[in-house]
Amino acid sequence: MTEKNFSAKSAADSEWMSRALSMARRASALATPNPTVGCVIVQGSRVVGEGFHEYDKLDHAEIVALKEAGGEAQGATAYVTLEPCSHQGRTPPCVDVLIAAGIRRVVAATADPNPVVNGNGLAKLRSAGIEVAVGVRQTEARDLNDGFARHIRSGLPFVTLKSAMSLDGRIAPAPAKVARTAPFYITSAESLETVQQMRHDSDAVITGINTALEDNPLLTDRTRLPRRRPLLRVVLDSALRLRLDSKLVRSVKDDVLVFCTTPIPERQRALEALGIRVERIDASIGNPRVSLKRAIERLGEMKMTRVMIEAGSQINNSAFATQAVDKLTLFYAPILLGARGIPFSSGTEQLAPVMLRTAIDQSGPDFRLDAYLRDP
Ligand code: AOF
Ligand code: ZN
Repeated sequence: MTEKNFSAKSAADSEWMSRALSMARRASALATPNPTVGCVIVQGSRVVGEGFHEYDKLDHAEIVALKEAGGEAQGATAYVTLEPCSHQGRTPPCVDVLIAAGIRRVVAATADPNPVVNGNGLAKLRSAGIEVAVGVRQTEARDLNDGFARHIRSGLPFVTLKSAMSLDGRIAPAPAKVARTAPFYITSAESLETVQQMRHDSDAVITGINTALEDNPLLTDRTRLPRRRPLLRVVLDSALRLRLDSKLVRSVKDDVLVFCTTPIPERQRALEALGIRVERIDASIGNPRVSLKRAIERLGEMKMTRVMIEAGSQINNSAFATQAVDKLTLFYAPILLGARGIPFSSGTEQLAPVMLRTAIDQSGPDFRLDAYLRDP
């Protein structure tokens, strides 16, 4: 093959994979705790089948796409955002179905981090004489499944800390004399919309009791996109101070979990009577506050693969101090809130998190920083 042909082929591969990634994104909140996977089957330059995996519908992405393609899968190329599986799970191995359908070439964006599959799917396809390419748009595909990868390897969720602040690093103005009835929004509508999408892409969101009392937030996913289980709203509230008339409590639909450390039976009963789940967990070492590390472990046990922290100075500080943060997404609005504003972190120690990969983008009038501190 000439070099020119090769680059034409890789440009086409990249385009088709981009389409498969769009399919995969449609599975956000529908595939969890499984990976979000999209598949596009191409015959010549025509799409003959495409689809994505939804946990409750069982079929993996390849099977959805193959069913649509029918006989036209013969001799076609399958673009898959994740290595096809080689194991018997709730469904038979996708590699066997791809082979039986007569697929000639498989292009995968990345290997399956599931130790049961990890490379075995690709090997099985190759030994059946199928041409296999891997690594097309790999970074995008991996980022899409950071939660799945972390959870399948360790049982823990992938943790993104999100915050919105002023240019001078203040997350709120000076404390209000009268408690606010709603959050004080620092950033633009564009940024708030991005946060909604981030919530949609998460299984749980963690906040602290101070934010719950000060801001009275809802913390819901208001994208109106479908999800198979509600976004779990988690409050770290060691002494059960959450107000019964807060928006969080008033909007509960079996989706609010309070972690406490101190047993206060009458408070617990009052919250539970309104439908709030209350769990007692370990305190931090040396203080009565809920251990963030333990809370994150508990969410992993509940099959939460992607967790977002949307909290205030204290939790932000302990998230960094205990190295709980895997990824940072920070929005900076072009304002200054001044020295009396609430700082991003209450810590007094100097910390220098290592950033593996960073990106800075414009978000309306704000700018946005994404930084990976740890791979899944
Ligand atoms: C694929 N295509 O669309 C997905 C794959 O719970 P099960 O039986 O559906 O199996 C889930 C495992 O299969 C999951 O851990 C991952 O390794 C793989 N997911 N594989 O070929 C898909 N969703
Ligand atoms: Zn499969």
